[in-house]
Amino acid sequence: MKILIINGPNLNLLGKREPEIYGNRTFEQFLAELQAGFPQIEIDYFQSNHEGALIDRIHEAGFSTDGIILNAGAYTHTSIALADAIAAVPAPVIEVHISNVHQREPFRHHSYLSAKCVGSIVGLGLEGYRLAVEYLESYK
Ligand code: CA2
Repeated sequence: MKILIINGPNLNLLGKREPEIYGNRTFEQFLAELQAGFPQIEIDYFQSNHEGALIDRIHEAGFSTDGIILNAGAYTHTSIALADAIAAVPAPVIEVHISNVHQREPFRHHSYLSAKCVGSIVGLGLEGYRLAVEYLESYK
């Protein structure tokens, strides 16, 4: 089984800035632990700060992997193009947000992506990605 995790803009700064909101681990550190915890699953990772690059990767992986875990960062709240990309591919997409967006500014309360995703996990920190892998492992 193959799963792709996609992180959007500014998530390359995880563990380096704003630890009170996003924690103090880099995604690379977390990813190594996640991969070790699921040796039976190939877990790939892609991060980009560019909307078009995220869309291209969804198009590619959406036809060749068993699932996508997507934290689109702030594009979540702005991008109809990303929503269209999710809707255009057969792979199930799980939306993840590290912070509880509903406890933050009102502009973070709406996601253009949620309606196109199988489900959303918000506010559980990096644990949300692990829960999404577990869910996809049993997804039919
Ligand atoms: O909570 C999440 O995962 C978000 O997707 C993170 C986005 C934010 O725009 C969304 O509303 C919610 C921001 C990512 C910024 O990541 C940083 C990480 C460390 C330091 C600075 C920014």
